[in-house]
Amino acid sequence: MEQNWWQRTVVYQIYPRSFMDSNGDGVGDLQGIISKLDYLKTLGIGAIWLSPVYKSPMDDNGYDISDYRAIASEFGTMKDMEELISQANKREIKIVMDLVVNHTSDEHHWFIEAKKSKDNKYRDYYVWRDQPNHLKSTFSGTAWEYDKKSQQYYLHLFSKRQPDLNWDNPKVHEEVYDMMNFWIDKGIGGFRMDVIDLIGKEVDKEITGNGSRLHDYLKEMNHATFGGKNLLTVGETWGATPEIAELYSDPVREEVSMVFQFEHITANWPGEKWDAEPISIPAIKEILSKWQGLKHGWNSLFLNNHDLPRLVSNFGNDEKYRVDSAKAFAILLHLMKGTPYIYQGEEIGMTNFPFKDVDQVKDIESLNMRKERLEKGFSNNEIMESIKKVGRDNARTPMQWNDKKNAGFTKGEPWISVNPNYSEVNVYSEINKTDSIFQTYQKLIELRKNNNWIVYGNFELLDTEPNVFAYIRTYEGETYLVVANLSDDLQFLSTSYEIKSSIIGETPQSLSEVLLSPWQAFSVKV
Ligand code: TEU
Ligand code: CA
Repeated sequence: MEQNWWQRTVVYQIYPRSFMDSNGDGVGDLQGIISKLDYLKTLGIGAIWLSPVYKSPMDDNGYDISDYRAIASEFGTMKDMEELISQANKREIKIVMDLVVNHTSDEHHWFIEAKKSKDNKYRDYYVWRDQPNHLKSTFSGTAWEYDKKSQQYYLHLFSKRQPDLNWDNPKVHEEVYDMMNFWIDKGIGGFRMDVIDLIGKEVDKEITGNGSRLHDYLKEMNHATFGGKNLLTVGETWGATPEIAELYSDPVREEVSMVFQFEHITANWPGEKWDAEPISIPAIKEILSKWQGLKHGWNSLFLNNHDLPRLVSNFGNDEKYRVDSAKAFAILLHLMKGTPYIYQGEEIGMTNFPFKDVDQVKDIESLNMRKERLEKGFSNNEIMESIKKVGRDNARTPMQWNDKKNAGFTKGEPWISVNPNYSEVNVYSEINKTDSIFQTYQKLIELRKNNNWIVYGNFELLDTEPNVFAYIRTYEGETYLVVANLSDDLQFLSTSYEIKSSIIGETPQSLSEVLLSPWQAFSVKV
């Protein structure tokens, strides 16, 4: 029962600014990506989610778009973009574009016009009020900015250079759908929809996520654009519960293919993410297992992205057990039900960056937080500790290709520092050794292509020691066991299953009494 291509594939996320620089200006670009397509083909992925490459003043590294139908000059031209799509398609890789339509840049011509006067025809493309309410910006402070000239406040749930579009205005819908069709006609493979759960916001009620019209809008968008075209659509939805995810992704509702849920990410964010505690393994087990239970919808599987700390630093052990913990999480996640996403560098076990100096910090979210917290009396040290743990720049340091200058990312000066561990952690050394993290990912991607139990099998969590994550997948009378020791210690595992064959990882002799080594992970047919 083959259903959709995106249920059998693995998606690779590229953050263009940090992937590969082709012309030595220190900034990654489209030709750089094209030059690495063969690498991605070797890895085996079937789609690239490309973080924004549109024209932008780059206040938020491209999530502030000033022209949806043009490419940022530092990344290349529309011709380069078309070449990327066709070169990728030749290698059976689809390009999934980032769709950022909760807001635009303040340099978008709609906003430039809107600011001119209250009766400008673009005024209602944005959200204007005479008085601000309590809504806060994700990037610190109030979400309202006063515009002196027209004497009203406009809403910005992110930076003040990212004014929110007014989805109460049907004209905004039309503009967005037109633009989406422009990209669909170029042969893209789908959309990743930035903070899509905010477009149904009810401003005067101070409701931002999951507003009452959200699902009507998505159905309308589906019908006006990608519906019936076999494209992958994934919504970024910080506030999704499994019940809400069913609404988004149940195919009969004709909304999107799947959403990114963040419960396993935010479980240890008390109030603000800057005060995050390390997440407990039992909590990860509980949350990820709960999400395996979607009935009619489809799930996405990820542990990091361009907004989050590196997988091995956040969930694993990025020192003594960097390699083993990276493999353990790969095996654990990729044999679950859902579409897996790999964030660039994850496949070689890249780690967080050892930030020391504020000059090394580039991200507007971290810089705004720093300003706010300094005013509140936090010490510079405390602030740098938070940034080291959860700052978004951890994920944005250049991709480490080899042990040469700047890790092979650029011949010039990189826009952000290269992680000093590049001489040890890099693509060249990963692909030239046996049993590497890269090869684990490669094998997992291949397994998904050829095994229905991974795509469709039923999921059941096993009762084990708290730091062991073990589950069973069953499909058409066959049973598979997946085990990962998510700790630095030996762990005991005892099951009544008998091993029929090994699928991946460090497989023990028998399953009756196993002493799992730190971060040992494997899958077997039983
Ligand atoms: O992220 C949404 C978002 O809420 C994040 O800003 C998040 O709260 C924070 O980064 C957690 O660390 C999306 C994009 O992925 C992000 O890169 C953009 O900055 C943001 O939207 C605005 O477009
Ligand atoms: Ca460049």
